This record gives sequence, C-alpha cells and structure tokens, in this order.
Amino acid sequence: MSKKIQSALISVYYKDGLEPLVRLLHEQGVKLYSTGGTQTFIENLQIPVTAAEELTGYPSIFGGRVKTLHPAIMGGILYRRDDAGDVAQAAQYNIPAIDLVVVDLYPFEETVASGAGEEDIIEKIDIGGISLIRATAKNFKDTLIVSNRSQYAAVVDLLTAKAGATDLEDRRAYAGAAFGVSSQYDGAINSYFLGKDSADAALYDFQKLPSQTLRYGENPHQSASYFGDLEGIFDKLHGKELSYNNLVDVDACVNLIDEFEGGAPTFAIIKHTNACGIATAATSKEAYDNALACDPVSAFGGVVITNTTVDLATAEELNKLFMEILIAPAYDEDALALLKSKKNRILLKRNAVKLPDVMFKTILNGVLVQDKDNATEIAAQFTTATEKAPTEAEVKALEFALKVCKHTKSNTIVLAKENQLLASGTGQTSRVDALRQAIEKAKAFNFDLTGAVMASDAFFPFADCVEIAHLAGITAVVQPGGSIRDKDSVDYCNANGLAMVTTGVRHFKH
Ligand code: 93A
Repeated sequence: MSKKIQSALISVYYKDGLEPLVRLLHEQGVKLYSTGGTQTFIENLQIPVTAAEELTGYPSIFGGRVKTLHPAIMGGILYRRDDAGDVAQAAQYNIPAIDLVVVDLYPFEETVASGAGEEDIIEKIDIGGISLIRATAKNFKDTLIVSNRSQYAAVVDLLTAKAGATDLEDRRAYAGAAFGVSSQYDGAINSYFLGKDSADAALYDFQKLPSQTLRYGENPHQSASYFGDLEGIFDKLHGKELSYNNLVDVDACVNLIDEFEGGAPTFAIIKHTNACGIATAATSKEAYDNALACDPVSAFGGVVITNTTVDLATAEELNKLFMEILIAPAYDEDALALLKSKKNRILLKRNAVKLPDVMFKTILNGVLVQDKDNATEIAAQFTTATEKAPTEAEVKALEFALKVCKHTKSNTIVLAKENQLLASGTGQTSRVDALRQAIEKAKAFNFDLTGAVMASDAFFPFADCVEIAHLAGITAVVQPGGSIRDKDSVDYCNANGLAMVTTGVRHFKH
C-alpha cells in the first residue's frame, strides 16, 4: 500500500551526504525530529527540526547513552496504523507517528580498527540506533527505514519519483536491508568479544576472504576451497599448486616451528600433521641431518620447515630427499638455485605475518570455535613431583619434548634427547599404546633410549607408562599431572630413580 511520509526521525553519526535527503523531506512537507548533533546539522541548513527531547520529555542522558530509547519514540514507530486499539493508545499517550527513520550507527568496527581502547570501543556500541532500525524495520507495513548512508541517494530518487510516498514492497526491501545492517553490526561486536583481534575477526566472515578452488579435498572425490590470503603468509618461490593436504600439513609445520622462533637452527619434518623428525643444532645442516635421522622412512614425501636461512650445505642434503614442500624464512641464492632443480617441489618463503588465534571445526550441524593452544611450558613452570629432580640436560630435553608433544595428535608420547626427537606415538587410543609405539619406533631406527626423556600430552591414569618407560631406559618425564592416581606413578619413579616434573597444563590435540 502506498503511504505518504508525514514525519521522520533522523539520527546519524556521520552527517555527510545527508543534506539532499533532508532538503527533499523538508520540501515535501515532512515534519522532522532529530537527536542532538543531527539536529544542529539540520538547523545549520536553516531547516526547521524538532528535538527528540521534545517528544520524550527527557534530555539526552548518561552522556548520550539514552537519547531515543523512550516509548514516545519507539511507540511512534511501532504502533500499527490499521489497528484501532494501537491508534487509540497512541492518542491516549500523546505519541505522534514517525513514518520514516534515518539512522547511521556509531562506527563500531572503525573504532576497533583504529586501535582504540576497550572503553572507547564499548561506548561505540550503538543501542538506541540499532533499536530504531529494528523497530522501524519490524513495522515496515507502516514505516520506512533508511539504515545505511549508501542508501541516501536511492531514497532521494524514490521519494522524488513517488512524491514523498512509498509502496509496501519498497518498505519491505528497506526493512530486509536494515536487518542485514543490524545483523552485521552485532556480528562485528560478537567477533570483537570472541576474537579481540582483526586476524581472528576476519575468520568469522570467512566467505569475504580471498578464496581459491583447490584441485580436490582430502581425497580426489571431495571438492574443496581455501578461504584466506596465502600470498600474505608465503612467497611461493617454486613448484606446483598446493593441495588440500599440503595446506593442512603446512599449517601443522608453521605451528610447530613457531615454538622455536628466535632459537637455534631447527628443522622439522611433518607427515600427516605429526612431526616424524625434528631437531635443533648449532648449524642448519646438523639440525636437518638430525631431524631426518629420526625417521628417514616417514620423511619421504613429507613437508619440511625450518626457522633459519637455508644455506647451500643444507640444501645439498635436502635435495636428496623426496619432499612435497620446504618452508623457510629465507634461502641463500645458491641454495635456492639447487633446490629449484626438482620441478614439482614446492618452495615457500615464510613472511612474518600474525596468524589468527582462533580455530574453527565443523561438527554436527554447527561449528566449534576455540582459542589456539598458545600455552608453552618452560622449565620455570615445571614442578618437580619426585625425590629426584631432572638434570640440567634432562630439563632441556623435557622442554624440547613438550613442545613437540603439544603439536602431535593425541594420545601421544614423545621421546627425546636434548635437541632431537627420538620417536613419538601418535593418535593412539591409549597412552600405553602411544608409548609402546614410540619405543618400538626409536628402536627400529637404532636409538638408544638410555637417558632419554618422555613427554605426555595428558596425565598418566596408572603407573604403567612410567614403568614401561623405565624399562626402556628413560630417566625423566614431563606430564600435566592431575590424575587421582598421580601418586602411583610418582611412587614408581621414586622407587626406580626417575625424575618427574608436572606442568598443570594439558595439551590434547584431536
Ligand atoms: O548511545 S545510544 O545507543 N543511545 C540512544 O538512545 C541513541 N539514539 C540514537 N545512541 C543513540 N543514537 C545514535 O546517535 C544514532 O545511531 C547515531 O549514530 C547517533 C546520532 O547522534 P547525534 O544526532 O547526537 O549526532
């Protein structure tokens, strides 16, 4: 039904672009109401306008937090013009009709992006404006909502063409757009509270990120895409397109190597998201050699990452391995030239870009969201649980093992020396199985476990793990602790000369 606009409430944060609309409304004989700053703007145009305060009988209070939140305003928007009861009540309470509402909300996202403090950000959560938008949109049978500055020109055209009137379908379309505005606005607030970070917030709206179609998903019959700016994180120096599984492994690599950021040269080799080799050493080549020695069988076709510049000596060794991808912060020129000799090998240069701290996973009919596991326990956070404390070398090895453990699929047990992974049990259904697998693997690659250390992602429910570890030669253990039977494991360690430290922090990775 066509309706002539008789009255309008205008409350906008940014006043630019508003003038033509205000002038047109004035020319069309529309009665204008407005809030403080907008009222001043309209008055400066020499156009008559009534203060919202006059409608409500209240001044703007609490520093502007309550300006339009009042029955005289919400009622004037929401009462049903074709309902005799509503009309009678509007008359009874002296509530004039408001047919058009123009709102430009407090700039919440802009304030977050400006790096403002929390107090400023919270003040920019618009309450009155969002209520005006929702109320007007709800009553679209009678009212028109202009909820976005980008609509001013179109509204001027519409009201010019229809001599100040609108049709139901116009009002319904603007109502739909208005709920889009309010939904996006609340979405941004929600992201702020959940993510507190723009890298995180971008993921909540992932379909707006740059995207690429991948050749296929985890398997060839699954289609797949990646939403995200890979080019921001990596410079691709050589090789074929990254696959879905490549990306998953690259992510695992990056998370693991970041534990060693700024430290001695470290190399890690990843297969199916787990480290099958990782070592730290004085030189890049030694670190790579020791990482490879851990499990040269699994390393075949793996993804390799380092925290250091790849030099020629290391590149000569790397070149002998069939690997999918190599990731490094830098490459010496001669090293890069050599590594490029294999056509399909992907060479990535990692750029220093902050990655999101939030993780998503689809389950059932929804999405699980959690913070990344950013906790890393170092020696200072270890509590010695046994009579014997670990030696200095064991403490170093325990720190190393724990970093690897955190990035290995649960249940996991990681066996290590000071700067080298010896073996791990990965993704097992029991901790004992994980330990047995690790011991078998270490033996298969001729490692002597005497004096090695063990890290567990979660507590030991029974003393069986420390017993098996002791029999294999392990002398020091790190685990979160917290089992009701912790004492059984501690007693066993005390009786057999093992050192155990606890961290109080569990690192499940499913
Ligand atoms: O602080 S508020 O949430 N409380 C209100 O009652 C209210 N009413 C309108 N903010 C409120 N507004 C917002 O004020 C509008 O969304 C608009 O952004 C701004 C316009 O204020 P002024 O006209 O004083 O410049």
